[in-house]
Amino acid sequence: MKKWIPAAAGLVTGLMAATVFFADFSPGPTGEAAKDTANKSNAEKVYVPFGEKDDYYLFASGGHSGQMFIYGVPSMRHIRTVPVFSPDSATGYGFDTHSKEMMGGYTWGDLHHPAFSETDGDYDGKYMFATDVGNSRAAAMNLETFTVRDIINVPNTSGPHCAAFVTQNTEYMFLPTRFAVPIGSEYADLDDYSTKYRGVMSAVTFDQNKEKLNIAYQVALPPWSYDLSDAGKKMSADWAVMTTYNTEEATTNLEINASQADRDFIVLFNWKELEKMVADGQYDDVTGQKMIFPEKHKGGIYLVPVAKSPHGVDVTPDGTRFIASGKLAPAMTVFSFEKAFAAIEAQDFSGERNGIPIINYDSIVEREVNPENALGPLHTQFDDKGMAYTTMFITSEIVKWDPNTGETLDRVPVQYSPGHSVAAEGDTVAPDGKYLVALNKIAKDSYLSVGPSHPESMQLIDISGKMEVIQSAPVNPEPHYAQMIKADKIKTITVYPKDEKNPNATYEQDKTKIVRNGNKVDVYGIAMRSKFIFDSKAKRPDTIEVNEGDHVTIHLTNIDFDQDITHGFAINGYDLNIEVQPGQVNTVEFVADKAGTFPLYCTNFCSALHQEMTGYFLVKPKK
Ligand code: CUK
Ligand code: CUA
Repeated sequence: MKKWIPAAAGLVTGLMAATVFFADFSPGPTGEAAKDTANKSNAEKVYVPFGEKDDYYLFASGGHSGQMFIYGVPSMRHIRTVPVFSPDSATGYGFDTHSKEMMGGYTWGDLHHPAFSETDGDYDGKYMFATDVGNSRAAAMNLETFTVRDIINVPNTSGPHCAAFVTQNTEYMFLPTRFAVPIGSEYADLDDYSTKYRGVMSAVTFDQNKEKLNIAYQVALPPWSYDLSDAGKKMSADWAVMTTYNTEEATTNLEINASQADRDFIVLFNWKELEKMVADGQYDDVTGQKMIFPEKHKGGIYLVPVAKSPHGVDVTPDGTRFIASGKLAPAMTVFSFEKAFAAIEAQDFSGERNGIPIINYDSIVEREVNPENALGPLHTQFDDKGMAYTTMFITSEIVKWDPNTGETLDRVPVQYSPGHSVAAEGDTVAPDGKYLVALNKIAKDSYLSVGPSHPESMQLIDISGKMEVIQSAPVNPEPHYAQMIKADKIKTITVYPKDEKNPNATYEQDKTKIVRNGNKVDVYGIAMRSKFIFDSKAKRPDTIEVNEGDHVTIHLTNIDFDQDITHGFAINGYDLNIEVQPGQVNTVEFVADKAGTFPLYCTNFCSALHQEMTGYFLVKPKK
């Protein structure tokens, strides 16, 4: 492998040149000048002058941090961390009533695959979905506010790693399980694995008006591990695919035992047909879910044999093919949807497993692609010309190849061991080309050392000509996957609109009040520059006084309808902190179980008198 020169070295000299360059050429890299980047130095290609914005948003999954990291491309600047499955004191997430309820009592999550909502196969910029492998949940994030609006627990599915991938018009996202468990997660002897365990897939819908996720139905697949999935597009829009491993049904030492068979399977299913089966009552009621048992409720699901333990499976932008990556077999296998449909029509099957027909491999495979000396293919992305880019985990590189011919077109080393990569608008029917970001698992010598544990690394690759790594950015664990969307598709709001119907909202100072009902205390307060008002008529409007053991609910309305004036609310020693963004109404609930005197204060710097934005929380001891 070629010796890698750290991007930072080139950047220092490059930046000096860039300053001069952009002084002469407006409007800079986000405007017209960006079109002709071929001769610019790498530093110039990624330099976004202060005051100008990046061309793309990059949403990188935060893995076992449970969060989502938002970056700008091409600068690769980290803009924001949005908490999804883990609490976050910086934003009060997991402390206020709504987010705490959504968390369902969990304190961490393992976020793998983010997915944008789609309209006609294109990112529509409205929502972002993600799943939690650690505690089996799914979440929906609103992109006007970059806040999570709903989280559901997915029963019968343990670790929905294989998701979230949405269908062309966000009809569904499919959440197949990584770990097979008995239905309802009941106790069952592992000797009964093949008969009592199942690999359940959930079909989840999202109601945009109510901002609610819902499980439409589930499918009790064989007790295998389901790894990655992708939804069909255009001609294959009614279909979805997912890879499997451990079709050996091993229950211990999977490293060896789940890699015995030469072939595992891709599950190919028609969700329109499954939807119809459910409408026709072709399911069993199990643990409150509509469960399809393929051995009993026939149709709509097929198996495609594929080289052992595949990892990624990706549908081409035109929807005509799906490509499986080998992991243990150094090849990408290209399958034709058209041929698969014909084989299903002709019942061209070579057998069945658990009542699911196995499609004849030879009838639908187009080619096995094996670039010279490339090892460990994991995931494939596409550019605007339909060319494929596959990450090679073992040989640390991206290989560009032509799905029509199998020909290798280009390769570039990355540092090191990429898992996924993400292309600009890469999962849509019309990727942009231009940029690809390699999400590397190992960073080793790339950044200043912070001890034995290194950050992960994201590397920006210019794919407009010969592939070239042009920027490198450290990232917290662990970007399993990411989504890159054109910046102008996302329309954020700057303040929350007034919600007069909200019974918890208080927009006028003289409407603030503290209401006692037995041992229940409700505070309807205001946060504004630079004070809290909990009861404007009280001797000290910024003090809340309760009795030990009271159940306290504090509703706070931020009446600063001004961009970027966010207030925080914390009570010293009470382990709580919430945020109220401009115009927002937020609630925090707790039991005043500690008697004493506790200062309360605004945690978010909001004005020159932010330090004065304090008060007292007094808790009278029980006699
Ligand atoms: S996975 Cu393939 S490298 Cu998508 Cu969770 Cu991490
Ligand atoms: Cu309000 Cu600081």
